[in-house]
Amino acid sequence: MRIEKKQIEEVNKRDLKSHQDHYNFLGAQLTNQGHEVDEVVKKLSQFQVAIPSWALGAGGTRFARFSYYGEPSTLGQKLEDVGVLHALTKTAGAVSLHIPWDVPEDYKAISELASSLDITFDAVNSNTFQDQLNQKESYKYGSLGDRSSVVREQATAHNIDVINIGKKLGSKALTVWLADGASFPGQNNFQESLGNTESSLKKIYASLPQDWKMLIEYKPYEPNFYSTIIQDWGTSFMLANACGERATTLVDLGHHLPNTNIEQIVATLMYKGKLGGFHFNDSKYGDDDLTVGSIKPYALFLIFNELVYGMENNPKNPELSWMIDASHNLKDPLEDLIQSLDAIQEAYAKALLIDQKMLKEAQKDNDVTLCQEILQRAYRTDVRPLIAEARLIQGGAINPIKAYRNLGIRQNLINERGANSKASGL
Ligand code: PSV
Ligand code: MN
Ligand code: MN
Repeated sequence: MRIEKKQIEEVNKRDLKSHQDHYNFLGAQLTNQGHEVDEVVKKLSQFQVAIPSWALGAGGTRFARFSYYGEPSTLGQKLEDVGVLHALTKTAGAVSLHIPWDVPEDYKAISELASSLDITFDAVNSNTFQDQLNQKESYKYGSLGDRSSVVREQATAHNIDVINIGKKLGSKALTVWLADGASFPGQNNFQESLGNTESSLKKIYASLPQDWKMLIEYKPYEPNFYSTIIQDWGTSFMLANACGERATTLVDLGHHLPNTNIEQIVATLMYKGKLGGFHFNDSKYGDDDLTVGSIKPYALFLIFNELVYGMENNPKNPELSWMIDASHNLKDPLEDLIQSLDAIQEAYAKALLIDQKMLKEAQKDNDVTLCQEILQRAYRTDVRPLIAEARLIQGGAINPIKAYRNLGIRQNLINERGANSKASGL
């Protein structure tokens, strides 16, 4: 399944006039306010977010997974799905593989397919939170932080394997998320577990190519419900520092206790040049992995405000690896991902409209009311014409969900793959 440029142009025709009217109107207003509209649109069109290979099938809960019709069952089909997202949105130009769920059988063929779809390979993710078939040691009680050195060695070797797989695809980062922790008090010795984790991560870091980053993800709880070894940004930051310069912290929006000030965490990490990657999703209660922007869009905007500020003012912070880490229980996964991509672009566009100079002045004057006004003026701007323009100039769809439906993509996928095809790896 591949969408041709012509098909998108055809669908766009119906919305072109109305888009141009909206874009011209907004463009004139923003120019009057002193914004460089072309610059904003250019930044939006350059912003690319990786789609994780596991998000293309329907997700599930601890209770059930209901497949979606026409799910991709091979890595090739997953790439084709990312190709569909990228063709429509022009902002999904990368894929993030989870190993061993998505190990390529034929590297050459997979690389060629990806480049024909204009997709690059972003961070590769290791998996030591599940046991795999024929695996010698079990991760039931831990992996990189386990008390058994044999388990730790197996988990370390797996991460090095993942780096080697990524090297063949042109990836430049390894993401490590550990489920390691304890479900009951007394189960583990905290200091010993942390020490074991630190020395395993250092061994992995020693195998990291010079032009790679290591991304250390944190999460407060789940699947362990009493303690998690890498529970928060501080622990991740400390471990990253212990490993070396190219080890960084990864922020997953769902990995915080309720009401945590995530934007401040972002600022702190960027101040130290240690924010390496980002997993986008949204949540109401915990690691809900809901569609980006579906619950707390203002919080997302405030986070983007810090990201934009950090990208402009903290040159020592590495380039970030952006990825969507959401799961879709009910919706068509591709529609859900389009909505997530859109929400990310929206928050980014609004953050780009914050008048940083005026904000600095208002802060200097301790004019708290004006500070809030400046942020909210940007937030309340309907930036959708800017995002549509960024897509349009690159050959994408003015309205990707509408185009997806008008082109009957899901039906085509079902015709090609069969209604009961199931996503592999889940
Ligand atoms: C863990 O909750 C996580 O956010 C990690 O990024 C995993 O790799 C991903 O979800 C997929 O299970
Ligand atoms: Mn994540
Ligand atoms: Mn998660």
